[in-house]
Order: sequence, then C-alpha cells, then structure tokens
Amino acid sequence: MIKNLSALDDGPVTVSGWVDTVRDQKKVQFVVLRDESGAVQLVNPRTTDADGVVVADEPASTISTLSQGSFVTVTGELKHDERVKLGGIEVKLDSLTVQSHAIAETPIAADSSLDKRLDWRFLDLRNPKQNLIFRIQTTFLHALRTYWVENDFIEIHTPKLMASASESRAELFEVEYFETKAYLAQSPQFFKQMAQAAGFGKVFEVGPAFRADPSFTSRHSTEFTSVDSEISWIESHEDVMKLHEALIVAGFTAVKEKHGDEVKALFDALVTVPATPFPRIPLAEAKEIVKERGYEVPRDDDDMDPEGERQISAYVAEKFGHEFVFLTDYASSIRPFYHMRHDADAGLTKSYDLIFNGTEISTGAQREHRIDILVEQAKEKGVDPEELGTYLDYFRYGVPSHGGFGMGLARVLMLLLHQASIREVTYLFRGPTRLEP
Ligand code: AMO
Repeated sequence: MIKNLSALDDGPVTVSGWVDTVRDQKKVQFVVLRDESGAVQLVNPRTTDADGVVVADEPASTISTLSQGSFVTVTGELKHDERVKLGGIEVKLDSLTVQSHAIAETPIAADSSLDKRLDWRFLDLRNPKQNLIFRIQTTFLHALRTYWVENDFIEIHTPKLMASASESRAELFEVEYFETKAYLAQSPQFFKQMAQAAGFGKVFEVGPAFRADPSFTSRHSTEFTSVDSEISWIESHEDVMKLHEALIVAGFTAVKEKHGDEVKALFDALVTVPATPFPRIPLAEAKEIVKERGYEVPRDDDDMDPEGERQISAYVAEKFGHEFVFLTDYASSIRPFYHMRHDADAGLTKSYDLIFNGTEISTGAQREHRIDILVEQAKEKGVDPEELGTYLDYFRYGVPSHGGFGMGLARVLMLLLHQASIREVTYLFRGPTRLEP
C-alpha cells in the first residue's frame, strides 16, 4: 500500500494504484498514483540520444497515453527526498503496466452536481474525502458494537418483510407477497420490543429501514440504516437517554482518536467528544426558548420544526457549549401509541428526540407495557388492535418495563462532518427518484 512506502528504506518497490494526474514534460514525466491509503509521486526522466533528442522508449510512451483513473502497477526505486511536496518520497520508474484502462473522458469533475456524482458513485467514492466518511462510519459503529457487547447486549436481526405497518400507515412500502401483501419494515420497533418479552434484556440492531417518504429534503431517504437499541427494567426514558449518551460518547471518542486529524484536514471539522449528561430540555420549554430568540414554531401542538431544531441547538451551543440536546416529554398527540405517558399528565409522553448540531438524529421513549392502556392508546390513535397482529400478545404474558431508541446513522455522519445532505454520507442513496446505482 502507498501509505507504507514512507517507512521503507530507499530501494526497489512495487506499487499499484489509480493514475491521479500526469505531467508529461519534455525532459521528465511525473505521475501521481493513488490507492485507498494515499498518494505518491512517480518520476520518469526521459532518455535522450547522443544528440540530446528524447527517445520514445518505455515506460515513457505508455505514460504519455495514460488516462486519469487507469489502474496501473509500477516498479521502481523508492527515494526519500524532502523537497518532494507529496510525503517527501518519490518512485523513480523502471516499469509500468496498465492493468485496467479508464475511458479518457471522466464523466464527473470536482464541480459536478451532487446528483451527477451519485450517478457515478463508484468514481465519486474514490475521492479521499468520501473514503474517509466510510472509514469513520466503520469506526463509529465498531465502537457502539463494542459498548453493546461489553455490556451484555444481544444483537438481533429482525425481518424487514412484515404483515403490518411498524410505525404508521403513512410512508409504508407495500410489496406483493405470493397470495398476499407484505410491507417493508419502517423500523425494528415491534420486534425489538418482542425481545423484551422474550427475556433478552438488552438488545441492539443495525439494519435497514424503509419509508415511502416522497419528500426531497436533505435529511430523508426512502431506505436508511437505523441504529436501534432497547432495554428492560427501566424506570423512565431517563434510563434510555443515559444509554444513548454513553453510546454517542463511545462512538465519538473512537472517531476522534482514530480520525480526528483527518477530519480536520479534509472536512475542516472538529470531532468533539460531548460531555455527559447532555442537556435535557422539555419540548414545551424549548419552544418558549426558541420563541424568546424570535422564532415561533408554527402550531402549538406540533412537533419541533427544522428551524426550531436549529434555534434550540444554537441556544444550547451558546449556553452550554454543547452540540447535543435531548428534547423531552413530547405531547402524546404527536407520538406513536406505544410511547408511555406520564402518570401525572397523560398529555405528555416519556419520550425524547436527540438533536445534534441542529437536526434530529433519534427518537426514544419508554414503551407502554401495560396491555389495557396500550390497547386504549392504539384505539385512540385510530390503530385497529386487530391490525397489530401478534404485537399485542407480547404484553399478555408478562413483560418487563422497557424502552429504547432508533437513530439514523447517516444523519449522525452528516452532522458530524457538516455535510449539507445525507446523500453525501450514504453509500448508495435511495430517494423517490433514485433506485440506481
Ligand atoms: P423515528 O421515526 O423518529 O422513530 O426514526 C428514528 C430516526 O431514524 C431516522 N430517520 C430517517 N433517516 C433518514 N431518512 C428517513 N426517511 C428517516 N426517518 C427516520 C432519524 C430519526 O430520528 N421506532 C422509532 C424509534 C424508537 O422509538 O425506538 C422510530 O422509528 O434519525
């Protein structure tokens, strides 16, 4: 790998990579070669005859015809030289073999639109910035997984084909399923709750979720990776928030340690490990704060809107120097039937949204596990208990109090790296008009 070259002594080396740039000068040729680990300068002084005329020999002739993106293998002499800007090393070429030619006209350039870049995602992903995004994602998830495993969580893989809606009848993808219909899972919600009735105690899942959301916002996709966790024996949503912030801290600590410098260099962003506890603000109070700042969230019983989320984040950043805030105690009118309500005020749920740098990344809650109340809440929301199928049975044979959260992976990455859209940080984005590639 190219990144290993600088540790080697001067001498013969063989490396492979994509041709990044070619400077074909009269006396000397320079090629910048790139692989997924880095870039190196290759140099090929041209041979001249007795009269000083350049001879068309190899590898000079091949280099003159190299197109950007071609994949080549070279052998040559590695030389450490502080004057070389690119890493202080270069490879003086002996031979060059083209393994795979790239068509000379590249379909995308640095100034191509995001949509065009997504059309050619495999070329777009060759950019070191894009590569870093997915290395960060790997590190982040690995840290979460380590936390879960070390704390005795069980990993579950729930089905994505379902007989009923898992969140709401809206945004539901219907698929033909032999003689009947199936629906794509909008969330592992029901099945992570089933694990509580099954005595699993603490579970997690990282998997796809589907939403037939026709909108074209920067934070919605029709398929996304949902990071879910659910735990038993909780007192309230406070216990879920504690788990949630511990996971975020574990993930951000690992990303900062491993990639902090690269993130600064390529994204000009700082990875900050958030202090715990994260600020917690009841939604009603958050709306008041936002109002005092001069922005009124439309409609009183409504959710926090995107501008409200930005405003409350700005407030939290100013007041607490924090990038995260839990907005708690959402009105039961805007939360799903399975959220537990406060004993003292049934108008409020024991739930929260986690806002990071101005955008919601998660929803969490204590769940209603008392079957009578659960059925009542479902009916009140217009959800037919019959339609819930086996879900209600989980609460009929003894189930511990429990709660959990779902978090959109791409949203975390987008906000961490200050990207304008989840399209930038999703390996292959799916939207209303994008099924390819
Ligand atoms: P919710 O519907 O709020 O809650 O989703 C949880 C989180 O998933 C992400 N998300 C999305 N990301 C990209 N595109 C979408 N269309 C999209 N929809 C949601 C967001 C959101 O905060 N079952 C509950 C969670 C729970 O209570 O455990 C649920 O799905 O980051």
